Amino acid sequence: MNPEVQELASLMRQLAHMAGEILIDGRPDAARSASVETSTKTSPTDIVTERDLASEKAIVQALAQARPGDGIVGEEGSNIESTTGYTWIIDPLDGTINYLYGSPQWAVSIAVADEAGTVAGIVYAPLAGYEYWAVRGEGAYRIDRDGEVRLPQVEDVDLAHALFATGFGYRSDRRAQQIRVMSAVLPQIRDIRRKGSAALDLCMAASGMVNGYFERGAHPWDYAAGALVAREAGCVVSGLRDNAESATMVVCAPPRLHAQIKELLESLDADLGD
Ligand code: LIP
Repeated sequence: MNPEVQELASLMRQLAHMAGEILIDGRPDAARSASVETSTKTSPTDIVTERDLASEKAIVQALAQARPGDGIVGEEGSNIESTTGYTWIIDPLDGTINYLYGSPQWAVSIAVADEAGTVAGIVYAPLAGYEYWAVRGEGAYRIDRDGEVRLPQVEDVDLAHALFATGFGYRSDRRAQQIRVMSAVLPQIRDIRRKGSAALDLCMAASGMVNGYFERGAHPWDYAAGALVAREAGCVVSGLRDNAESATMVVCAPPRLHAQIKELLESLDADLGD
């Protein structure tokens, strides 16, 4: 790994751990009558907590010190143009609803990209007890209570035996369209899992906890880091109709399964409409 990339990866992990502590310290817990202030974004159910904001603020301040001139794109509004060729893509809390409800299925997702794409990425789920990270061309890794392992290349399966993670939008018109697609997909696959964090969904696909993931409406900060982890573990990540992954559609699976689910989603116009 070249020294600059090594430094970026090391900083990325420090930032994720710092943000994870902020989120752990301020997390809501009904049993301990701990709560957090919230506000809404695109719909009454699209929540942002004061912890999302505190996490992003801390990451941005640390980056300004450590990497002046790097660009930053953050879910909660940070948007700084790069003058160095590197841009940080930050979801300070992915799985906000899970966090709000006291579930451990949330993560800090941080990626750093150059003009060729994501160079390094980390998905850190401190309460769930695992961390996924990857560097382009250097493999994907999981750290949990048993230590650190390099993820083996994912196994390919046929559509009928595939377990998919997916997600749904916050707007009711978008959900109606997604349920129409899901009603056609579900009878043709093993089952779905709806975890509530795109970043963790992609890492589940990378580690074989699901066979694949697809979602319409995930943003670059949701998927940038997890997509690199998945690619480095042998998954294909794309959009539909020869497009790259985007908020229009993200599809992630081993090569043969990716081709099958992509064809099915294209036949259902899953990337069109609301
Ligand atoms: C979440 C995404 C997830 C999606 C949720 C939500 P957030 O991001 O990671 O894939 O299905 O609706 O958008 O809002 O928790 O950062």
